[in-house]
Amino acid sequence: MEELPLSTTESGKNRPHIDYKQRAKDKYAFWETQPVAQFTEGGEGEEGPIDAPKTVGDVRAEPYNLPDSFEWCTCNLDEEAVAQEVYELLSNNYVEDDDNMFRFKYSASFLKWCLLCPGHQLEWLVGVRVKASRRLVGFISAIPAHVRVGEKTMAMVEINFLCVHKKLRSKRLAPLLIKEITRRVNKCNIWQAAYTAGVLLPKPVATCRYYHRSLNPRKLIDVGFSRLAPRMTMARTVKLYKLPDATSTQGLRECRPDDAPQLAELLNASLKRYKLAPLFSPEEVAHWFQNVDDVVNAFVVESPDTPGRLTDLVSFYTLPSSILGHPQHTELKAAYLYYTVATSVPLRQLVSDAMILAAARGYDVFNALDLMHNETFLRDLKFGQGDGQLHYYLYNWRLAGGCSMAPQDVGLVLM
Ligand code: MYA
Repeated sequence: MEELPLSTTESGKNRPHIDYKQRAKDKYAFWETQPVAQFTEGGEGEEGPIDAPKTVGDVRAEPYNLPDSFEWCTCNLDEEAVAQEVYELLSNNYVEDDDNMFRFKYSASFLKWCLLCPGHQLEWLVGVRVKASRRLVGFISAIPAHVRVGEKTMAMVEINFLCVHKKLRSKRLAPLLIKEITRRVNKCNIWQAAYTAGVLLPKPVATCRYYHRSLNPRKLIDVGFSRLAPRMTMARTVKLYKLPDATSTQGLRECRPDDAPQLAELLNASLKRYKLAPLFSPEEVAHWFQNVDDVVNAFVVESPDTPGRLTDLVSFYTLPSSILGHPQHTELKAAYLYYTVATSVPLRQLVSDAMILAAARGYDVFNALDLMHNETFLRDLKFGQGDGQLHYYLYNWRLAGGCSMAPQDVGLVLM
């Protein structure tokens, strides 16, 4: 997920509706060759795959050719040294905000949690190395997921962490990484993918926006993440964002591995409300909804009346950013709202409790997208609209009439 949600607009500006035709560049030399919805398409086309059906036997057997001095590798993140290499490549070269003030800094343990998930395939963690030095200079990942689009649930992959070293930009390595991971995924008889990006490509199925809730306003203002609103003093700003010391939801507790079967049912039932959403197995729920310090936190509500019955879920993951070139501060600690289910209390209350728990754990900011039912709490909980947009894409799947969906129809959160 890939636009750094820099907030320079705490108060939240109203943005005009995006005019894709105006914003898209004239030519997408690579993307125009791919089975993705194009900007030039009219309202024709049924919902479904874009490519003619293929079999695994039709898929090219050999890896794509790289320029001579480079070679493909598989990044086995189970090996500490390899996990460290991927971490370093991303820490130094991954997504920055438009003003190059912040850069995502996914931790090595986060990358392992994210990429070594149930059903992961090591050959889908694709690296490019310089032959001579063995230095890792490119990366892309795929993880398996069942994703429903409208009525249809498909075995897909989620693509993430596409990265090319800064010194090797604009040399068309990204299309090679994308083609190679497509080949490796197709070899496993999977033909669709979901991915998100801050950049506009042909053609988003949805466009979401980031919102930010200051937990440590003084630091956020110090480092230029947000600004002091007009007529506000620092003292008043700090007071405005002060949270209660304790959470308010009765029965809220950390999620445990043995919650997984019941939680999977609760979560899948709730995700039925959206047009684009994953379907989780109990094993996946046990993996994605854990409590691992500085990686992911998940809390459930166990009914005070019926012990053992789970009614709600709130979760967030940790994605710090490096603060580039600041004399004192080096890292911004951000929590990102992940999946939620609210049946016994308002969603607003669950998210408010999550913010309280995050503030107590030293996070500087709590981020959320305007997808699912999140718009019901953003204003009340003092979230400000950020500058970051996040486009959602599907590979080899067209929505009916080439249409896109509203953020509120999206029930999929990618890291
Ligand atoms: S999004 C995060 C992307 N990463 C970053 O933004 C990190 C910082 N930037 C970089 O590392 C490089 O700038 C990257 C491009 C690697 C992004 N998604 O090699 P190039 C197109 C897709 O000369 P570079 C994430 O991880 C661009 O329009 N395409 O450029 C999800 C142009 O194509 P076209 C992108 O700057 C990734 C071509 O690449 C992106 O050196 C989902 C230029 O290549 C982007 N974010 O490298 C990937 N940015 O000519 C798709 C630029 O057509 C998965 N481009 O305009 C598709 C599904 C695959 C599996 C299918 C299985 C069935």
